[in-house]
Amino acid sequence: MRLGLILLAGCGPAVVEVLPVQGSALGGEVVTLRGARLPAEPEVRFGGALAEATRVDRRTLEVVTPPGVAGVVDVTVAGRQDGTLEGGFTYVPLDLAFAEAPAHYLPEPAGTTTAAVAGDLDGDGVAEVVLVQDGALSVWWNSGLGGFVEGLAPAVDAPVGGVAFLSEGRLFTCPAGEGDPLRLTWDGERWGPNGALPASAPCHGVRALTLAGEEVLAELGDDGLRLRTADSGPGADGWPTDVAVSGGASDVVLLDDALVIGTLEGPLLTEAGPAGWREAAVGRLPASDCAVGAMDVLDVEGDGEAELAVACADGQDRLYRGDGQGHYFEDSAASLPVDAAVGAALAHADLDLDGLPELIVGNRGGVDRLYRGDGARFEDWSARLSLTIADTVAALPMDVDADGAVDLLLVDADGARLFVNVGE
Ligand SMILES: [Ca+2]
Ligand SMILES: [Ca+2]
Ligand SMILES: [Ca+2]
Ligand SMILES: [Ca+2]
Repeated sequence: MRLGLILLAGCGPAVVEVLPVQGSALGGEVVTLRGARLPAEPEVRFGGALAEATRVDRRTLEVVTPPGVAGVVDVTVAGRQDGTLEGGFTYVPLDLAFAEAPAHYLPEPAGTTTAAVAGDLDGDGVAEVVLVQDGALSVWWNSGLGGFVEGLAPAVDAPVGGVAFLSEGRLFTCPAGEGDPLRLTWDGERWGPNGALPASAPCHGVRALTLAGEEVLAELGDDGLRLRTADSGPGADGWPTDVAVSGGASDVVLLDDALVIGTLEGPLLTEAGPAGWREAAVGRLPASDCAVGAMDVLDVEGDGEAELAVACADGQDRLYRGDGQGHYFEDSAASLPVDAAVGAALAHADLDLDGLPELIVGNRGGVDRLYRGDGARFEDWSARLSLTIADTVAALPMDVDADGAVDLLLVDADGARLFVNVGE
């Protein structure tokens, strides 16, 4: 008997079962873990995620499930030798369900909105929204109550054409006409300019990208694209500049090692870096007759290979898949629902926590679309949002109420609508 006790004490904990065996990917549910030799201060993991756990007795723990992604996970109790129950718990995805927040959850529009971006200005992990309204900036802070309140906005000398978030919550703006680009920092109480930047030509938008390890700003102009690092002017430090695009650049994204520029004739794949830029080898991206409204890069299947989605301003939206060798082919007919509205904004987020992205298409003079991804293609689930015809400027997925489920802010020229994810 005495020997048996010593042997048992030398063994690690064991996990026999978790009840119930499944729960929401949101986490936060109390489950019972049964096992043996469970420690007084248990360290429990669901997959890689640490769970809050308290011991009821040596054979029973009460565990709060951590947030996860739909699928089966191992459940582990740490010990001298970990005790693991393989596939011990199954996370189930959320329903795609949304409730529109009342209008007073959002600030009144201060003018016609032409651009909106989301990012974390103060580093508290909750996103703010910065809008360009009649050439001025407007800042919406998360109210902590599931909505936004208008806050102190940086003053600008000249109308702003585009705004982007830099690292550490800094903002970059480029001018709509005559004027200087600005780099702006919120110090917790006031806005300060953070160094003068060399001027450039007027812009109607700007994107922050990481190119060859450097933070690069790509300004969208009526004559093409201009690149600058966050600290310098276009062309400084040997960086490429002024990629001329007939009809102007409407958007730009990074696709693996390539820069894709949105043009009136379709997405244009280029290879860019400190040594210069050049048009990509013929055939890497097929020619297209789509006037690009907006683009997005996402991984439809979760296989680690990037796909390119394009919202077209003059016809059916597009999806391009890669072959893993740097070439892309169009797969729109098999992958996307039919939608020929004027595409103006595009974003993706995993709204149902199944590990696969949903796609949100913002349309101008049309109804926006919500497409659910099933790992191969997208299905139209727009009916889950009470959408109306609008001039959508930006689709901004973000967790407004910090409950782990991504919500959706759709910003249009005259206001915004907030759809709170209420899926369970
Ligand atoms: Ca914040
Ligand atoms: Ca993929
Ligand atoms: Ca999903
Ligand atoms: Ca949420």
